Amino acid sequence: MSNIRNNSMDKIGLYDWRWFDFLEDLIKKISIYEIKSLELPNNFLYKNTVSGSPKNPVKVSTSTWACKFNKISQVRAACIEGQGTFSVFNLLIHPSNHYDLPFFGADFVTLPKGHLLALDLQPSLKSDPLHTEDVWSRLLPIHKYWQSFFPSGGDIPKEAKSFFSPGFLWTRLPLGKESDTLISDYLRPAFNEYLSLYIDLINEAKSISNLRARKILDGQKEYINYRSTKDPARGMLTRFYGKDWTEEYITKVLFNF
Ligand code: DBV
Repeated sequence: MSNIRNNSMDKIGLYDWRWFDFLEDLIKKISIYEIKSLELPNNFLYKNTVSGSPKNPVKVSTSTWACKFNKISQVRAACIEGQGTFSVFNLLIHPSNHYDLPFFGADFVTLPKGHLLALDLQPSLKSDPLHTEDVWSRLLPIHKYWQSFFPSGGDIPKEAKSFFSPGFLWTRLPLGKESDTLISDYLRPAFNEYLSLYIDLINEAKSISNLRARKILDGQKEYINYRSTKDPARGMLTRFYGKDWTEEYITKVLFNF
């Protein structure tokens, strides 16, 4: 498989990556739009390293798939594969601030200690019913159905709570066959239903006044600033690729304006 990527929409080229079907589902669903690639420096399109110990080296590769289209400023997926030991699909869909749309966020993470799975439509303005009411009333039944198949993931950091919706699907699972089945038979359709709702919201969204667009922008900045400051992957990425690459990746590629 070729690992040379010149374009943010090229195939990600990760061998045996656990989340491949999820990314394919995403690309298929957004291909109804005129999707355009984003300019990303080559060392963020694909990067690999050898981690682990000298006795037990693990090759870790990271690809970033990204695009944009009319109402969406950026779709970006950080895709990490470390020979089955590490596997991450971190997706953020960042809407234009000229629409009253939430972010779409997914964080599917497999580590030696287990899986951590997070999925949500996250508000820019949590206390603004105009921004949340319609989304939440449609998301809650979907969340209620799918969350029932998964144990709760437990508490999330207190300061993070304001960035989540009540439709936050969140679980931690042990490694093993049973979890593999939960991921393919329940998480994947849940992901697809969240995405379908998001696409309906995009299709219905009408452009808003400049005054309101400023308000949305302020909320989006707060969200992005929070995610970039508190990125839980910072430690792992720094171990793999060093501080300079990681800081640039987090602040300029994953969470940028
Ligand atoms: N998380 C990111 C990015 C990642 C990433 C850009 C490139 O925002 C991976 C990769 N998340 C990642 C890793 C861990 C987590 C944890 C590697 C494990 C860290 C560790 O245990 O060492 C959801 N992700 C988490 C946690 C939460 C989320 C609540 C646990 C944090 C903790 O216990 O402190 N991330 C959070 C979230 C979204 C998200 C809700 C959006 C839906 O992307």
